[in-house]
Amino acid sequence: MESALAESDRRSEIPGTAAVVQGNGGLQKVRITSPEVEGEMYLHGAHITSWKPTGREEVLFLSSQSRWEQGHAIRGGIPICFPWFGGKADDPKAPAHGFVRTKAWQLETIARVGDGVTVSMSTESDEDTKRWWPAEFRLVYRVTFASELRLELVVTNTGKASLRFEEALHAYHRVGNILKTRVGGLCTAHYIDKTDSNRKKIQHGEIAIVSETDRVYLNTSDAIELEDPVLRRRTRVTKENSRTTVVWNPWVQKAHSLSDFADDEWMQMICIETSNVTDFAVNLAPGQQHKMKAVVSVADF
Ligand code: TA6
Repeated sequence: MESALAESDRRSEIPGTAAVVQGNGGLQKVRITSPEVEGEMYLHGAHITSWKPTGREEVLFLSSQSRWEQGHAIRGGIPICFPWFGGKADDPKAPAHGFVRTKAWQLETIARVGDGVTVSMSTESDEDTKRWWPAEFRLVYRVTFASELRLELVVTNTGKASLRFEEALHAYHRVGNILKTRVGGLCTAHYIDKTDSNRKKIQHGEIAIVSETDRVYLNTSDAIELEDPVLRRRTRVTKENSRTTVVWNPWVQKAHSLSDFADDEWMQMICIETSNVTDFAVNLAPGQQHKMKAVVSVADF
């Protein structure tokens, strides 16, 4: 159970629009309710768990079996992977996808900005992070809940040595039926197939999910389009300063092996992850900053 609501968090609230409340498992979350949009973001991992532009159904998938506790990542929404993606190459004991998705972040500010509400959260290196990764860093994550969802992850090297990191906004998109869903925007892109011994392949045409899919698309910058004829919507993801896109669906067996994921939920989600991973990890000199951005928008299909 997280501590009582900090006075500083209470001061950040915007009456009638943004409140800091206790969420699942007693974890604190920022709840956004405005004429344009509804949304939720936990301080645990700076984890967005809901984005619902007015007049639209929920855009993000959240597992009914997710755990809501310290030390565990929330299953669904948008986890942040940093400073490594997947397993840590030189330490099999290290937590998958790094340590910031299970960290308690600081709420910096909540502000009304144009047609939206921007929530800023931060975290930085400490004794815990240095157990896994010696670098000194500061992360600031700005999220604007509006008719679009605007994401900005800013990494600053606050140390005296250069650092190299991977990052991903591991977004779980909710779909009506994965078998009828198509992903466009990656045609002809090269990718690493993590379900086939990391073989390098080339994407031909749109992506259709017909089996477990776990791919890292390389050197990508184009917009991604997720077409969902069942929910009659097209979700578009544009990005900046991101050179890779990960596409994931666990399919039947992997879904069954995940304790925080219901057996049939693989049909209702697909992950499309704005990222910089593998050979496209980011190098940052002391004092330097890197800003990765993504914008998610939804239109009728
Ligand atoms: O992004 C795809 C992936 O790296 C898959 O390999 C799969 O493991 C997924 O992430 C979920 O990882 P998690 O650690 O959250 O179970």
